[in-house]
Amino acid sequence: MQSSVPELIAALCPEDAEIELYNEKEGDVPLDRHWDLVFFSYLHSFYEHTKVLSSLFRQRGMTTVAGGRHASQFQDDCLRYFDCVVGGEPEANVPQLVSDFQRGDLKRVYNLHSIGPAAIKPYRYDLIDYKTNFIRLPGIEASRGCPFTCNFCVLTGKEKYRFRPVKEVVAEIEHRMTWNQNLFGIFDGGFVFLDNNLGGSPKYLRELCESLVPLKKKWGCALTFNILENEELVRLMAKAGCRYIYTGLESLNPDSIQSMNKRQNRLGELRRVLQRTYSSGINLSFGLIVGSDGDTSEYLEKVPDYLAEIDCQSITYLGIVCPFPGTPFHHQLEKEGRLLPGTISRDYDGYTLCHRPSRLDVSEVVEHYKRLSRSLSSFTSIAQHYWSKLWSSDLPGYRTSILVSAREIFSVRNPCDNRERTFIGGRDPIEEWDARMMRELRLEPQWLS
Ligand code: B12
Ligand code: SF4
Repeated sequence: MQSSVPELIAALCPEDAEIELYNEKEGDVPLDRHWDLVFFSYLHSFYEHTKVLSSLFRQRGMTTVAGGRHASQFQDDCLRYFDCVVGGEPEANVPQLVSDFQRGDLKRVYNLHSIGPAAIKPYRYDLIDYKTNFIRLPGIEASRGCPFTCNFCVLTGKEKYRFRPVKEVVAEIEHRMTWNQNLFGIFDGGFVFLDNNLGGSPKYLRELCESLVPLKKKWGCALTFNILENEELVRLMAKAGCRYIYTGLESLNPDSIQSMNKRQNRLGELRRVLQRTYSSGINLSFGLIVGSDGDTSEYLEKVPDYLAEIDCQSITYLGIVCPFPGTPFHHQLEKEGRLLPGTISRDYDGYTLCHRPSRLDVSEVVEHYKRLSRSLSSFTSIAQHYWSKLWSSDLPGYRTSILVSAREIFSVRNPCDNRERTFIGGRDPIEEWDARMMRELRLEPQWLS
């Protein structure tokens, strides 16, 4: 999955604007070009890097804009490094921003929050270059927000669940989306829903799936465990072309689930629900996090055994629970003085321990994390996944989805490739190029504790 913010912002710019999109996951941003206006979208952990780019561009007379969750939360800090900051939703702010810029009257902050879900415009899919990422799929949003309130999630307390009219979503897929033709067309007609939780309203999801059946496309999405329990809805999703679902399991330990306020994960049902979903023709992919307050060494030691018991080998995301500023989890840690000293925004990447868990030492979390990264992404795990799941369904596209998931499972070990990493907030140095440029430009990191 890749962020779709560039195509989204492009769709909000005037039709005659010349637009170029760059995604640093796919290639470098050229530093010798000139653009009049540069929009940045970044995750918390790339703030230092984005500050460097913005400062270099501003030195050369370009105007820069920051937006997204970090920029919305830290507007004052961002205003030191960017000409303009957007809080809230782009649809409500970007058209006005561009028109003010054209008139030479750009404001420093644009902060309109409320738009109706129908205001989400079709993305500029025509600007996606599939040659820079051979396995990229086009993404679309049907909804925003989530009705649940997990304590670590950046959406909690901020975003109401809202969804677009089904007709508009279907028309965008049918008439606007462009398709990845690489690799002999194995991804042709495939797309992903980028929604945080496509199942936030089961009634809406049902309506959406019914309208997707005639399109005969293949798609993936992320949604919560309560939807997987709904047998009839899962079958309808498969009929509508769903071949891949990502669900944040987060933990197999009831105490940890409770500490995260993730009550929608009823763990008793796991094995049966998994089997049923695979036999419906949908490949499942799960996320686990370590370091939450319910975690103990005994539990973390046994994670591979627990997964074997439920016949689950497709963990595609293993992270360390991250206290993103503004979340209930962050407030609690701050109040209890449990944030580790010296953390900077770069540490808030989902793979770095930024706090002291209640039942584990800092070093224990890191040891368990490293051990699990290797064991859950081993060739044995992938072979077991193939062996136990490849023949669960004959639905067209199901086996391709299982086969390509090996790459995702294997990626769980990526953060450990850097052997210098301590995975402890405040201890790992900033990446070399960023650190050098920050010295030259005299930029300070953003200290978050
Ligand atoms: C694709 C994706 C990724 C991709 C690409 C990352 C990216 N740049 O978005 C990858 C795989 C790299 C990734 C990794 C991670 N991700 Co991720 N990811 C997503 C996902 C599924 C879709 C992102 C997307 O395109 N959304 C659609 C766009 C339109 O929405 P958006 O990005 O939220 O942006 C909105 C606003 O913030 C704003 N906006 C954003 N940028 C800008 C810029 C401008 C100029 C303006 C005006 C507005 C604006 O406009 C958008 C519409 O309202 C989201 C879930 C989601 N639905 O958003 C999670 C999400 C962004 N990821 C999240 C997390 C926690 C992670 C990880 C920590 C681990 C994990 N759980 O997967 C890592 C972080 C890695 C790191 N090094 O920091 C969180 C939040 C992260 C954060 N820092 O705020 C999200 C929201 C999921 C969640 N509910 O927890 N992720
Ligand atoms: S279910 Fe997912 S998106 Fe919804 S609040 Fe929890 S972590 Fe966030």
